[in-house]
Amino acid sequence: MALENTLTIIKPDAVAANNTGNILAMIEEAGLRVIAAKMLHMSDKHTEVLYEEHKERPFYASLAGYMTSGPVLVMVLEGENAIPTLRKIMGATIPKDAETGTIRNLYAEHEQKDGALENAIHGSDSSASAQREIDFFFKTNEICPQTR
Ligand code: 3AN
Repeated sequence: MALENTLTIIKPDAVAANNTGNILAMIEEAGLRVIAAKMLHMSDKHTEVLYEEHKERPFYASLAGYMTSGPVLVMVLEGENAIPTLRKIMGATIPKDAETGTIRNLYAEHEQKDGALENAIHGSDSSASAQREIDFFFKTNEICPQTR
């Protein structure tokens, strides 16, 4: 087992619906620890960096509109196999396909709004993405690994 860090974002729909605490409870129940956190309202620049691989996709404009529509909670999580552990409890990208009991099954919008898939949570999909995303959102001195 490997101790890993991953980046998660509780997205604007979930923050607006007051589901931040419910989602955090699921993250902590899965054994992941919050080692950095900040609330922010993402800009177009944030969206471009986070979703650079989707820049040319037809849904990019609606994705950018969604991600900048309200504040988000961005966190670094630490834990054994944190990257796959988080992805498992998030559920599938398309909320109506997300397995029962996953975060997206419980807290995401099951119907698309203006072409956007409002799916409640982001989680890094690989260690390279996690490193890139953590470095983009946090300075080293904003990360507080657990010491007890
Ligand atoms: P995940 O968030 O599960 O890693 P990605 O990285 O493929 O999925 O997609 C990033 C974000 O882009 C999704 N969270 C979703 O908001 C949006 N998205 C992905 N695929 C579509 C799609 N087919 N139509 C609209 N939005 C999409």
